[in-house]
Amino acid sequence: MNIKEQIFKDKKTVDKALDKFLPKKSEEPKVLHRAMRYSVFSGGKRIRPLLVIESARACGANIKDAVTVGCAVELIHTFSLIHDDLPSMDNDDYRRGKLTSHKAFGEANAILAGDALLALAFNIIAKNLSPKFAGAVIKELSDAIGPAGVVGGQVIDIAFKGKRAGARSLDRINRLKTARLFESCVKLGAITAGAGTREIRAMAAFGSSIGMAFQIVDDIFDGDGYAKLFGEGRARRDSEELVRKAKKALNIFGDQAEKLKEIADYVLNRTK
Ligand code: GRG
Repeated sequence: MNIKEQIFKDKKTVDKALDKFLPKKSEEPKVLHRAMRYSVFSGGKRIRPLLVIESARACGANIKDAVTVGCAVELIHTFSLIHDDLPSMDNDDYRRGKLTSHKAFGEANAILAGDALLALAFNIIAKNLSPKFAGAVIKELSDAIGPAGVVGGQVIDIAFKGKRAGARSLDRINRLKTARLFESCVKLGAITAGAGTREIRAMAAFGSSIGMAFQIVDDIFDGDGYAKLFGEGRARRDSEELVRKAKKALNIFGDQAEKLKEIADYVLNRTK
């Protein structure tokens, strides 16, 4: 199976599992469940769950637990986007070409849909993972999204609203807001595979570098952040260098990491 076919198949597996984990639209309170599903099924690329799954494969594991953890990460990612779009944060009306959650369901319901997605993410880990791995997974994921991770990055980013962040601040924002969760995805795949410290470290190095590259490429699309500060040429070169470095970190896995390396190339060559 080539990478495109593999990604297509894994995305379907993830979507099916997400559908199973989410409360049905017909269940009360319907507005909450509709809002949760609206944002989860609105055309996300699913790159984070794909990274969890490919990391588990590179470590030689069956992907069942990785699919569960990948779904948990996607629910958290969706929660972060709903809250990021709120009037008190970025105040966006559209995401992925559709109305944002607060525009479609009202601000209170959007906040609560995000809250419920976060709770559900940890619930599906606790319910479906063997106790052997659940603790380590919850620790890693909560570290990644907490004050020393995504939330911390968002707070710093908000503090720079209307001002221009310098190179060091921008690096810190991108590292915490975006790269830390990418790093977590591939570490989580390795954890569910029962991999050792050396493998988990190599995955962390890979994930962190592709996460930074992912954000720079996003900035090139938006003419913002890194691209605005350093210019598009340097942004392109730096993202290429980060992906080269990321792939090098995977050398300890040999051929088993080929698909993960192809996802790294996709990060660079994607069209959005
Ligand atoms: C605790 C996770 C958490 C969040 C609370 C609101 C908030 C604090 C943080 C915002 C974080 C944020 C919006 C980071 C940007 C990350 C990013 C690059 C998003 C775009 O990701 P894609 O391109 O999106 O993978 P799709 O649409 O494909 O899912």
